[in-house]
Amino acid sequence: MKTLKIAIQKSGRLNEKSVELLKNCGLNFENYKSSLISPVSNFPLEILFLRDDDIPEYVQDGIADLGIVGENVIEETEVEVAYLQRLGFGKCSLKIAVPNNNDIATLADLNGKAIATTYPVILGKYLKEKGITSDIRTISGSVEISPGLGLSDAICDLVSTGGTLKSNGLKPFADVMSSEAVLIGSKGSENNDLIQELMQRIQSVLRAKETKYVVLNVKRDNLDAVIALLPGVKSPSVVPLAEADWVAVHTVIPERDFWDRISQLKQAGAQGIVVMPIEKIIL
Ligand code: PRT
Ligand code: ZN
Repeated sequence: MKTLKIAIQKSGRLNEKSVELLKNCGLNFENYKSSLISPVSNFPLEILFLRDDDIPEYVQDGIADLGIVGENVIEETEVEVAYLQRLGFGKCSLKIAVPNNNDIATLADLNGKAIATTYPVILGKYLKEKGITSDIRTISGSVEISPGLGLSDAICDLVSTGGTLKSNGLKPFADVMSSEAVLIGSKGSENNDLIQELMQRIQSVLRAKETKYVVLNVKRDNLDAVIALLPGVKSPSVVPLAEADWVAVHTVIPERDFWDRISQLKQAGAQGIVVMPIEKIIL
């Protein structure tokens, strides 16, 4: 069977999480900072370590079958690729930001203003859609300092915590796009058996990340009330305890409503609640 190639970022914000995801899928490979390509010893796959900007085109051109990259980079490079899976890390949004004290109050106020960005394609489309004509100044980095230097009236850049904007006297003004890391493939690649197998592994790791394994003790009298609060994979397992009127309940709970559920479970009579991470959930 043909060996697949997956392109991931060589170094930067997505590298560590991409490597971690692939390792959690049970793939064995060396992550040498110096190498550009690393074979996987237990799956017909090679990992290519690239600059993130090159990943969409490598995948579009079929040099790599798969890639892990931010949606912002895909949109900016305007490639034809298949979006296979959102990966839940590298979350950020592309925003227009303006200096704290300025006279830009509405989008229309951006007409005729200079906006510095490393995302001219995405910004251009956004402004066109809104009917705004600004002077887009494409620069290659340190966008946030350009208004202070008098090079632009506003910027359009990625924001995660907002700390960079704040420390440069800027405030978010408009949301252009939100982004996260995604798995992409060349068009039609979803039909490849090996890619399907890899995607199933990735999905089982992602599902496990979103859920916790919970074990709790409850008096039989309160069992129905506790079970009513548990959205398990199927129905929860109920195991008798040495003390006759007590049972242990085993189940999984979605991470997002974890704290709410825990307090509701306690109110319903649950005790000795143990919460554990899950490695994989295979459906
Ligand atoms: O070397 P290479 O070209 O591969 O990497 P790079 O330097 O181009 O990209 P890198 O590693 O900085 O980012 C890779 C991807 O991470 C991006 O394409 C996004 O999809 C995603 N990502 C998530 C971010 C951020 N969050 C982020 N905060 N990319 C960049 N930033 C920058 C932003 O540009 C700004 O300078 O962080 C600063 C703002 O952060 P906050 O936390 O202060 O708001
Ligand atoms: Zn880059």
